[in-house]
Amino acid sequence: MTRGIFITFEGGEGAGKSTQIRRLAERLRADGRDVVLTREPGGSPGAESIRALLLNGEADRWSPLTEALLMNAARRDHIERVIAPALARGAVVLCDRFADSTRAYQGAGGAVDPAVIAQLETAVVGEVRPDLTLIFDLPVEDGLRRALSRNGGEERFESKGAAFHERLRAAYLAIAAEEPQRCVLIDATASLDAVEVAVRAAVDPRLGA
Ligand code: T5A
Repeated sequence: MTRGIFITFEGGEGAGKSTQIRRLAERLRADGRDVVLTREPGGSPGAESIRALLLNGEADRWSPLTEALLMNAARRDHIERVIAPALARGAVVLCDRFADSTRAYQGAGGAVDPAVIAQLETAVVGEVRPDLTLIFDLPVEDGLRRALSRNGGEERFESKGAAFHERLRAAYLAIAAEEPQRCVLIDATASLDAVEVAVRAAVDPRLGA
C-alpha cells in the first residue's frame, strides 16, 4: 500500500502554526501535490462537534482527564475518516495539532498521569504516528499576546493562566529533545517569512524535494 506523509504542527497558544501550515499547504499544492490540510481537535464532522464542546465555556468546564478522553474520541474519528484514508492514497497530510497536544495540555498542563496519556495514545493513534512534527517555540507572554490579538471566541485554554502555559512550553521542549528523529524545533519569535524558511528547511528533505 502506498503511504503518504504525515506532518504535524505543535506549540503553545499563538505560536503561528495556523499561519504557517496554510502557507505550506499552498506551496505544496502549487507544486502539484495532493495535500490534506486538517486540524485538531476537529477535522471530521464528528470531531468538529466534539471540538465545540471542548473549546467553549468556562476554563474548568471539563476535568483534564475528561478533556483527554474527549480529545482522543475526536482524534479516533478524525484518523478513521480523514487521516488514514488520505495517507493510504499517498497524500501529504498536514495537521494543526495532534497527540503531542494531549501530552502537553492534558498531561503536563492538566497533570493527567503520563502513563494514562500514553495508554490512550497507543490505543487511539496506533500506527498512524506523525513522520515529522514541527514544534513552534516562543515565550508564553508573546504567544498569549498574539493569540488574544486575533481571538475569535474559542478561548477556554487561553484563559488557564501563565503557570499552565509555562508547563506546556517545557513539555513541548522535552518532547523535541526526547524524539529528535521526529521533531524539529522552530524559533517562532522570528518574522513570518523567516519562520516560513525554517519550515521549508525542515519539510522539504522529508518530501524528497
Ligand atoms: N488542545 C488541542 C488540547 O488541549 N489538547 C489536544 O489534544 C488538542 C489537539 C485548540 C485548543 O485545543 C487545545 C490547544 C488549544 O488551546 P485552536 O483555536 O485551534 O485551539 O488554537 P491554537 O491551535 O492554539 O491556535 P492559535 O491560533 O492560538 O495559534 P497558532 O495557530 O499557533 O497561531 P496563528 O497562526 O493563528 O497566529 C496567531 C496570531 O499571531 C500572528 C498571526 O498573524 C495571528 O494574528 N503571527 C505572528 N506575528 C508576528 N510574527 C510571527 N512570526 C507571527 N506568526 C503569527
